[in-house]
Amino acid sequence: MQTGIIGLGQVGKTTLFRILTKAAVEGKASSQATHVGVAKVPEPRLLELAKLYNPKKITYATVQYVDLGGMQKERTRDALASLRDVDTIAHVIRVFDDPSVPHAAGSIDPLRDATNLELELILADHDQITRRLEKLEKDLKKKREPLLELEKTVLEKCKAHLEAEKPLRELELTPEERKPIGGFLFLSQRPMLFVLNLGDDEAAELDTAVERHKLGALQGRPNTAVIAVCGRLEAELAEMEEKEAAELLSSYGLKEPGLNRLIRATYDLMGLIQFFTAGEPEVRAWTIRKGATASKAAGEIHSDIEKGFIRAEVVRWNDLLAAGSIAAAREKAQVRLEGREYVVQEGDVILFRHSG
Ligand SMILES: Nc1nc2c(ncn2[C@@H]2O[C@H](COP(=O)(O)OP(=O)(O)O)[C@@H](O)[C@H]2O)c(=O)[nH]1
Ligand SMILES: [Mg+2]
Repeated sequence: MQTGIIGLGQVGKTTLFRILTKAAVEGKASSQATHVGVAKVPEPRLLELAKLYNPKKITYATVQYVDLGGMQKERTRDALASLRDVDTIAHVIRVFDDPSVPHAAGSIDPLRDATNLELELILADHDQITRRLEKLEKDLKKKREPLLELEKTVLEKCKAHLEAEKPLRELELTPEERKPIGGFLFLSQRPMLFVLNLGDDEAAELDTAVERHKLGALQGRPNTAVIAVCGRLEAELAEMEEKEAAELLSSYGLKEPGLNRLIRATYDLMGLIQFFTAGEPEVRAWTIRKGATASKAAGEIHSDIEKGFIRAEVVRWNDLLAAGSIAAAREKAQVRLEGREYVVQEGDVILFRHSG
């Protein structure tokens, strides 16, 4: 699963990317290039589970981020093209004001920047759909084909939506309607995370940032999330010892780094959940889509476990912690036996029984 980080120049993309992935990205020379990095999904429950098992290894789930570089006019097309490979888009929007860091558009106006990028995505999709519709109409003149007709109907619906300057992620489509356009990778259809990059002076008021900067229009939309962070403060936190960082955080009244919230928001937006496996060798978080079955979850770990699946022993993470051990949880009848079709719930601890 990949999230593409995009935005105007000098908004704090590389700063965020670097701390998200703890990657050392060289300064100037690479400021235009694309970087891929892996971020651990923060998960305090893993540490709690580890207390029961004292495992050799603790493994976190991960999300990939790609720093796509600036959206300078001449590079917009390149940046949009590389967005085709990502699952979600994180649009970093500059809210912080700093006269020593010039703004690409000359002034601080987060809503303008959000709207402009949205329009670029909408235009790119509109182009693609217009071209496809022209071809479809030609083909349909030669031969009437129900599948192509359905595709045409759906694309026309999409086009009208785009012409109202609305992104496709906000268009509700039935599964039948989705099918014929599934291969198109429309940009405005991808889930979008607006990342508001605030100045350090607002660190204590992140919760109210949206109202304060009159950005309510970005919020409460389908497949969209808004998150406020202080990029520079986060960069400082990342350099500190854990204890120092915790003190600085609490001096702003914050419980955890904004980056943790950002990573979790990305996860939610992608419709992903975690389940755990726990034992002495390893306590580990795994990623699956919401609604995935036990059989699919087994396949995430190893195809042999999916093939030889016998049953899953499932316990809620908090029941397991409260019981103190899997044996104690069994005695309390908190460990359920589930089959292949069981729909895995967020926070399940699963032991797969399999043959072979
Ligand atoms: N004042 C202030 N400066 C920041 C903040 N975040 C980034 N910067 C500065 O803005 C400049 C551009 O940051 P960078 O991450 O390279 O932006 P990018 O062009 O979007 O990748 C750098 O000089 C950063 O130090 C912030 O939250 N506050
Ligand atoms: Mg950069």
